[in-house]
Amino acid sequence: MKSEILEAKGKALNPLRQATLVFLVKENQILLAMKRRGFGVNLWNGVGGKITDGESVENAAKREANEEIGINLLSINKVATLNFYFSDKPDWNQQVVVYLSDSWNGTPKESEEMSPKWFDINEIPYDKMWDDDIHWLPDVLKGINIEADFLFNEEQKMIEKDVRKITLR
Ligand code: 6OG
Repeated sequence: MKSEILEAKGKALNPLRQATLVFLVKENQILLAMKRRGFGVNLWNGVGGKITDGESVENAAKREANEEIGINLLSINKVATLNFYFSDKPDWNQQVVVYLSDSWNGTPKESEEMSPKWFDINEIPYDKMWDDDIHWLPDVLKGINIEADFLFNEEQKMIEKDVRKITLR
């Protein structure tokens, strides 16, 4: 692993605080949502957020999808575990558990926090997303599972990455 990531890992809380991230997929489309406030504001992303005390990761993923875009997820499939380290803002360190879903009830709708929109899988706006996304989301959409570590600076720019493709047995 890269030295600076190792150093950040050494200084971080262990285990990292967890958060969820869910992408709805149908045919050749993916649902992204524009974050309207808070961490990652003005970036397209999946829907998700922090896990509350005592809650399972899956329940948090479903709750956040309901709160942010008003849908009920019927099934979710874990596809990636991403560890994010912020060298100068350890409070932002987090492990994001990523899911895809092709089964839900309801129609995605806007909330105070998120504005959802369907994108063609070949037209994902990576230039208006977190820097890390282009390094794992294309593989995830091809059915490859990912584990990765990313180091960000105080300007929320990615400065190091270590991305591993996981073979499921
Ligand atoms: P709140 O803390 O606002 O939820 N998240 C990230 N997603 C990507 N693609 N890249 C990152 O690189 C991320 N850091 C956090 C996890 C924040 C939401 O943003 C995700 C949550 O779904 C640094 O509740």
